[in-house]
Amino acid sequence: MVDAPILITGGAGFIGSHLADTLLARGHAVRVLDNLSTGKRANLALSNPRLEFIEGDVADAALVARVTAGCKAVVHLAAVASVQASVDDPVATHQSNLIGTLNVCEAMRQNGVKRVLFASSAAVYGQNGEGTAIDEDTPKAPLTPYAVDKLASEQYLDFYRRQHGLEPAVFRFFNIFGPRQDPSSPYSGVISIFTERALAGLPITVFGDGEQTRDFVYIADLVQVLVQALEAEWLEVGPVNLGLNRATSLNQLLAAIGEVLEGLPPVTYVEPRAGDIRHSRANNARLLLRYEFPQPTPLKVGVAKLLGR
Ligand code: NAD
Ligand code: UD2
Repeated sequence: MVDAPILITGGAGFIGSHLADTLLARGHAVRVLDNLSTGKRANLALSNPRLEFIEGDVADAALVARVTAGCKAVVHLAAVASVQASVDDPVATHQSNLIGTLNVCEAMRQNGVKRVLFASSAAVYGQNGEGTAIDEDTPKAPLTPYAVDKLASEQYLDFYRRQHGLEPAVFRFFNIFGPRQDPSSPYSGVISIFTERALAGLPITVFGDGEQTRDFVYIADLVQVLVQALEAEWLEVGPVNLGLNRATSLNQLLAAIGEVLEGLPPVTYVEPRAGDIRHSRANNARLLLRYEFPQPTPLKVGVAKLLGR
């Protein structure tokens, strides 16, 4: 008998496709629902008979109910991940970023599926906690439609936990990086932009003095936590920061890329971006308490893997 699949919404995207690969390698069956708005078929191991791909939208309630039937768990990653897109078109992105979550909750209730992982974001904290390690109780200050929808999604998931016995494991991702992250927009993850340009020998633009810091997490480190949250008997109630409590400045990042490639294209420093956060770093005590988290991948090692070195 074939094992019940794990449904990954947004499974053809950057994070989802890596999780799918790891789950398949661990013997799970995986079902992916993705509308291919930013995800790609090429990210998926489509020749694996334990992988099922359904092209469709999480905003389509009937479809979500159908694909959730018979699953043993759900990982809800589908979202318009671009904050700028949510600022430009809050109504359209809301369909994916909040209605999609609600559809997943309802579909799980209808089908008696309990465990769901949710990709929330450090964006829920806005500018709060800046300059300190941000813990989960830091007051929330969602500044964009993207962040509002992430926070509201967390709250809906908690409602379904209390009312209908869902088992949500909510993670607030900090800055995740690795292969398959799309560098094509100016608002794409900075590491994907810098590495793509460095490989092509194109000039790099730094917004500000390059001393702003981020808590960068390599994709493989994130995936090992998600796998545990799926396979664990227990459930952590409440959100968990997914960061390393490690601050890296953009200048340090550039130095790491330069070391791996033995050189860098020209780097220009321009005005900081309006509303840019100066320092963002996770207090990850809750993560370390609840999950096995061996040595995180050093930044330079992650960058080298991304650069194919
Ligand atoms: P991504 O854009 O590569 O992945 C999102 C996937 O969802 C894509 O494959 C896309 O096609 C799909 N999708 C979008 N809207 C959909 C819809 N309505 N129906 C079905 N599929 C849809 O981005 P990612 O970085 O892999 O992000 C995955 C999740 O993690 C997102 O929820 C994102 O908000 C969250 N997140 C990511 C980061 C990060 O640093 N990458 C940080 C915080 C939160
Ligand atoms: C991350 C999220 C964003 C939102 C925000 C909330 C990503 C890609 N972005 O933004 O969606 O959740 O956190 O806090 O996950 N930069 C440059 N040059 C470039 C591109 C970027 O200097 O070509 C700078 C940018 O101004 C910022 C830093 O690099 O200071 C990191 O930018 P980012 O977009 O990768 O991530 P962040 O943390 O600003």
